[in-house]
Amino acid sequence: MIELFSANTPNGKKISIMLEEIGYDYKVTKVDINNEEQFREEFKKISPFSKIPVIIDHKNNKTIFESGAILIYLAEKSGKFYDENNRTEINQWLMAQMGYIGPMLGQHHQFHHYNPGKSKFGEERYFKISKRIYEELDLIFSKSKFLSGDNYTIADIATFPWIARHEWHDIGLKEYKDLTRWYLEISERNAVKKGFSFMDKDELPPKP
Ligand SMILES: N[C@@H](CCC(=O)N[C@@H](CS)C(=O)NCC(=O)O)C(=O)O
Repeated sequence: MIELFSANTPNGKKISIMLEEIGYDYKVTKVDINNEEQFREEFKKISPFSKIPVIIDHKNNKTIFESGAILIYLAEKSGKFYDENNRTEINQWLMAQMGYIGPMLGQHHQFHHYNPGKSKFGEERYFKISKRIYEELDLIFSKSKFLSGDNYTIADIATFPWIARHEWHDIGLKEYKDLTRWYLEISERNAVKKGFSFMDKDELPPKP
């Protein structure tokens, strides 16, 4: 059984979606990051940077932090969504999500959604970068069904919950037709719907 320490955020949802996709039995332990539970000594033992998500695989007592590393672990363990013959390709898209798409959209959330009016520079900078990410993804999906080719992989699973926050972005997802096609196709997967609602049973990926 896998224990998932998480909160209802895009990084948290990546792992519940993956666990649903591979059909593993899992239990969610909520970490209330708005009330600083991530800084508790017990949690810091499994998460050195005090961040969710973290998993414990109770079969072998392995603990893994960092959502990209968790996705790779679960993909290797299950043999799904991480084709051995395409790993270099999948890794580059996964790393682009981890190092660029997630952190930049995350800053956009901070300035545009949570703290509007506090920094004109921050709001403009991350709005512009986020819009660029939409444009770049739209172009990518005009040429490719999924991020690393014809198959849905852990790179798509990592990227999807970030685009699912499109209502916060105010960029207008539906104007990006190929990004929307990719988004809707993933939204309609049963495992995605289940994983998306892992903390709020009525939550569904919002329509473009
Ligand atoms: N690179 C990390 C980022 C994780 C992350 O930023 N988690 C946020 C929630 S989405 C968090 O735990 N924030 C609490 C804090 O930083 O105090 C990953 O992908 O796992």
